[in-house]
Amino acid sequence: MKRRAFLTGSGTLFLATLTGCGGSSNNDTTSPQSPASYAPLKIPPLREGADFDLSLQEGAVEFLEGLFTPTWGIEGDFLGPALRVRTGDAIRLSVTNNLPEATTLHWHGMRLPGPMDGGPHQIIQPGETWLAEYEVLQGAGTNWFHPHREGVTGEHVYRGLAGLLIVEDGSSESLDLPRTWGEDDIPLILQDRRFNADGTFDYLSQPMEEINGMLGDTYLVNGTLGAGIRLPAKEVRFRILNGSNAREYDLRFSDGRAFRQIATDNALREQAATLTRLRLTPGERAEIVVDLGADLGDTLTLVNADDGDAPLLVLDVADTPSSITTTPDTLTTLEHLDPLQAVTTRTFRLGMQMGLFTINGVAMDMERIDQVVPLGAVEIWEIINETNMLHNFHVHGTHFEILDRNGSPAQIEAYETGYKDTVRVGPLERVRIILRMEDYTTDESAPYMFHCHILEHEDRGMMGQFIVV
Ligand SMILES: [Cu+2]
Repeated sequence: MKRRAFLTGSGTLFLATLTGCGGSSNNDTTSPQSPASYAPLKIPPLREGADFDLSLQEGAVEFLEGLFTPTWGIEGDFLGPALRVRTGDAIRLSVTNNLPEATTLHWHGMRLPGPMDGGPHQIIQPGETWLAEYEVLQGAGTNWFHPHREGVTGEHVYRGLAGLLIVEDGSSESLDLPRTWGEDDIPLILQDRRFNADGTFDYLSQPMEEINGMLGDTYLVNGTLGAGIRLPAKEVRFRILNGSNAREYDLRFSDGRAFRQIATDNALREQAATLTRLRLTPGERAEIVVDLGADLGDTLTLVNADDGDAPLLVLDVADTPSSITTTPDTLTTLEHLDPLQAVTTRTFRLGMQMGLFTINGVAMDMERIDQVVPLGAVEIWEIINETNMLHNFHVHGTHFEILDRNGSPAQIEAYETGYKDTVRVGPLERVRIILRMEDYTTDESAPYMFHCHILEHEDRGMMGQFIVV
C-alpha cells in the first residue's frame, strides 16, 4: 500500500490511497467520519468545432507511484480529448498514426459512410494520416471512438486508445440540463486494468482470458486510479461509457439513491427513466442525472454491484452551486420503426467452435461479406446467444431499438429503451432488434461491421460484415 498526499484547490489536505501491483481497488473510501480519500478525477479536455486533428501516440502514465506505465493515447498519454460536434455540421477528423503499428479509429455510434467508419478496412499505417469527413446526421448523444483493427482491437484499446464524441443539437441545448464541462457535466470512461510488478499493463497473460475476456483487478475512471471528484450540491450529469474490454458494470450509488437516466447509447431518451441501478456491457453508454442538492458536505460513491460494490468514483459534494438546473422529464421525440413494416428478419447465432468465436457458424473473414442489406429497408435482426457466456452485439453505422428479449418485451430493461447501438445478449438469450440503414450505400471495399463488443471475442472471430445496397 502506497500513499501520497496532494492538495485540492481549496487547500484541504487529502490522502490518496493507491493500490500496489495486483492490489484490489476495493478500499472503502466513504467513511463519513473522515474526509474522502481519492485522486482527483481526470477530465478529458473538451474540444469543440468541426475540424479536429488527432495524433495517436505513445506515452507513459504514473498510475502507480514511482512506476511509469507505457501507454498509448490520442493527443496525450492515455485516452483522448472529448470532441463536441453539432447536428448538421460537416465534420473533419484527421487522424495521424504516430504509433509503431498500424491501427484504425472507429466512430462508435455514428451514422456515417462506410469508408469513414474507421473499421478494419480503414487501416492507418505508422506515419500516415487518415481523413474522416462526414455530416453529423443524428441528434444529441454521447458516442465514442476507438481502434478497430482486426485481431488487435482489444490490445489497442487496452493500451489507452479511446475518447468521447459528443453530439449536441438545438433541442438538447434548449433543455435545462447540467452542461458545464467538468463541473456538473462529467464524463466517466470506466475501464479495468491489471499491472505487472514493473508497472506495465498485463494483457492476456492467463490463457483463459482469451476466452473469458480480459478482466483487470484495478479500476480506472478517465485513466484515474482511486478516482473522486469534488462536485456542487445540485443536479450533476454523468456521461458514462463502459470503455472496458470485457467487464460488465452494474452501477449504483452507495446509498442506493435513485437517479434519472436521460440518454441511452446514442440519443436522449424521450422520457427520463428513474432508476437505482444501471447495467452497461462494453461499448454501451448512458447519461444520468443525479440530484446532489441536499448533499452538501457529504460524500457518496458510485460502485459496481457486479463486483462486490467495488468503488469506482467518490462524489465529494463540497461546493455550493453557483447556479441550478432543473432537468425535465420530457427530453425529446424519437422516430420508432414499426415491426409490421419489417420486410426481412435476419438471424445471428453467436457460437464457439474450435477456440474461435463465431456468428452463424463462421469466424470473421475480411474477404467475405456476410449480409447484404437494402438501403431504407426496415429489418428485424434476431441475435441468439448459443453459448453459456455473456456476449453483446454492436451494429455499425446506425442505431436500433430492442423489440424483445427471449420473446418478451417485459425483459427489456428500463435503461435499454431508446436508441441503442450495442445490446446485452446474456447466456442462451435471444434478443430481437429493429433497424434501418437509411443513410448510405457501401460496397465490398468498405463494409460495416456487426460484432460482439467483448473485445477479446471480437478479436477471435465474433464479427461479421454487411454492405448496404
Ligand atoms: Cu462475446
